[in-house]
Amino acid sequence: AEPPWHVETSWPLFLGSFKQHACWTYHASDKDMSYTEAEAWCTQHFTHLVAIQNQEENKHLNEAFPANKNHYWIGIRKKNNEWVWTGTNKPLTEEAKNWARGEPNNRRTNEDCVEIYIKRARDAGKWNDEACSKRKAALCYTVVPCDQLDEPSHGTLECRHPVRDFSFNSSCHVRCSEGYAPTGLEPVTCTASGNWSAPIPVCEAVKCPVPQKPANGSLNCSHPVGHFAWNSSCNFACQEGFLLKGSDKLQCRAAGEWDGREPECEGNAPSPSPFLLTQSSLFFTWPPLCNMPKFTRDVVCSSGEV
Ligand SMILES: [Ca+2]
Repeated sequence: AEPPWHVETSWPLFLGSFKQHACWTYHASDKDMSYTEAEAWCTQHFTHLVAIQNQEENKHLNEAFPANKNHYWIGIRKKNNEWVWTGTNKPLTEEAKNWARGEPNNRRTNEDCVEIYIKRARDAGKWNDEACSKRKAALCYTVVPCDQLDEPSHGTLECRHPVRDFSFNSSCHVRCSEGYAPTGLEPVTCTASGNWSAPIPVCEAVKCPVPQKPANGSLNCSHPVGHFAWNSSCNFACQEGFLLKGSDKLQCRAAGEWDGREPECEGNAPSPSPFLLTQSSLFFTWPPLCNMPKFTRDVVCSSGEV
């Protein structure tokens, strides 16, 4: 059933050295329960028992929620003789402490859990250590969830959700199918403000280097997936009189490499030519009747007569 109390607010949240603007929603149960039950109830319906960041938050909770005879459990308990936040297992810092006068007193020697006094005549908004078996309302929080991410084209989405699906601290990365690679390798994380730390990568077809047209030859490529990408294939041919040395077809592999070396077009040694230009405006001749000693500038021998 829907709990009766929902209060929306936002606080600057300190995560390590980062200050983020977190949007929290607080929720309280309408029934009293033990600490263990309260933790389970918050985890099931929301995120956790409240983790209080600062004195203003204590004050705000005291103003926002109605008095409850047995008060409210919050997310602090004693572990190995130290007060820790149950959501993070981090020790409570001195600045964050907000004990009521004379507390924590461990009066019954088993006061290992913490409650907050809401609208109490004395010490309103302050904390008290209590036996965990006592029954109190659960005071929970949630943070604004992040947008749910879709599976990428040509890949799958792999996510970890330490808190709830696509919410605070969820992290996702994409795994691409064969022939595709993600545009980023770092996982994206859902921040406390309900935004992803970065756009989710997409899967792009793996590219091969653009092949060179062989000298005295030609190249004809087809691209079923993308421009010189995975599965593109190129056919090589040589001009007449040249011989293809190497494979006449290359295919782009999933790793972004061609499956062979680019071929070359090999010609024979240049055949003697009737007009072989060796120097501007000087011509040798063929057949060799009109011979070297006889040639003159700008004269072309065609039949052996000069
Ligand atoms: Ca106490």
